[in-house]
Parts: sequence; structure tokens; C-alpha cells
Amino acid sequence: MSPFGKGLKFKPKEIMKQHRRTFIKAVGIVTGGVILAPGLAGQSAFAGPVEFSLPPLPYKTNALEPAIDMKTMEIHHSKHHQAYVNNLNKAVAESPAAQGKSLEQLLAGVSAFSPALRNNAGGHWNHTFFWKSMKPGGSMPAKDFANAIESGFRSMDELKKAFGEAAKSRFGSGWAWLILKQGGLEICSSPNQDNPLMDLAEVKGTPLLGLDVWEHAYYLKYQNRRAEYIDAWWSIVDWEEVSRRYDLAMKG
Ligand code: MN3
Repeated sequence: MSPFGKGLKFKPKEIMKQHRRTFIKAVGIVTGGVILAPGLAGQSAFAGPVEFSLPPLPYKTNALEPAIDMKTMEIHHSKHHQAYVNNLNKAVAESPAAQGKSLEQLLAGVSAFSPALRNNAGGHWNHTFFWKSMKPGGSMPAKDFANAIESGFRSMDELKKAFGEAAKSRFGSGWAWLILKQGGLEICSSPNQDNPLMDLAEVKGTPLLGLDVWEHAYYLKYQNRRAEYIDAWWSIVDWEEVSRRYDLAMKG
């Protein structure tokens, strides 16, 4: 006899879902090579295989203070980013052509998909990239990348100035980017959750650094003072990580 008893109104698919939930609660893993924390897996809808999940922050939520306060980090990661992940999984489940694709593949062909998929695939990629672009106390650029900054912008200060201008002048919600484009460094910005990896982006390239200038990223501490948030942010940029991205992009 089935563990669910006889005559229950479960359809076979629902029984599978129930069974998987129980299994996941017990051991915290999902089949298909995807490892998830139990709490995280419990939030998933299970319309199909779980493709995307919220990555943990690489530091504590208070580790970037005073540049970014703990409450902002908590809400930004566990609510906003989680919502992009959940809604991306929903959008993929509703789009057969999107299934089985990596996040980068979705972005590269995003013009073929729904606005929901575009916004949430972008949201998931951008935030994952953003968390890894920061480090408590920041770090220094490696030599090759420091040279590239000098030839592209004359100095780090000039780079920060140009990047800050792009971040301040992006109207409404969006992102500022430092990208590698045809071997050279460039600065641009994008609206909403778009990014330079998208086929429909105004400026395309390989992102090396990105700054979230949505109000949810800074409003609790800075309110309307976006420029102050940008200035403070430089103290926690992980330039070593940006240098690694530069090296990889130059090789690719
Ligand atoms: Mn955000």
C-alpha cells in the first residue's frame, strides 16, 4: 500500500511533489546534482526541476557596514534577490524554449522571451555578480588590470568619476557597469535589470563590475542621496575579483 493510503485525491504528480518535499526536508538535497539548503528548497514551487537557487552571501549581512547597512543587505538578498530567483523559475517553467538553458544562455537570447523572464534572469545574474563584486574593506587591483585602467582612463580616480557619472545619471532603476568590449575598458549603464550580456542591450560587453542603483539598494540608509551611496561603495569594491574577471575576459 502506498504511504499516502488508498483513495486519496492526490494525482501521481502531486504525490511525487509531496514525496520530494519530504525527502528534501529530511536531507536537504535535490536530485539532478543541485544541492540546496533545506530551507531554500522548501520555498520552491516544484513545477519542474529546480534550475536556479539563491546563492548564499559570501560574507555576513553586517560585513559591508558602514558603506551598506545590515538591514539593506538582509532585505536585498533574502527578499529582492530571492524574488528574482522564484520568478525566474516560474518564467522558465512557463516557457518550454527556455528550459535546460544556463543563465548566460538565457541572457544571450533574452529578446526571444517574455518580459518576466528578461527581468528576472537579469535580476538573478546581476545580484549574484554584485555580491561577489564586494568584500569587507575592499581590495586592490592586480598589476595587469591596473595597467588597463591607466591606459583606459588615465587613473583609478578618473575611472571612478566616469563610473559615478553613469551611476548617478541612470534615470530611475538600473545598473552602472564597467565592461570589457573588444579588448578595451568601457563604462555604461542599463535600465531595470538589463545588463551588457543581453542580446538587446544598448551597449554589449563582458561585465567586470556592476553597481545596483535601484532605490532598494540604498534607500534605508541614504534615502535620496544616491551620490553618497556611490562614493561610499568604492570602499568595499573587491578589485582583486574584478582583476580576475578582466584576466578571464582577456583570455576568452
Ligand atoms: Mn537590487
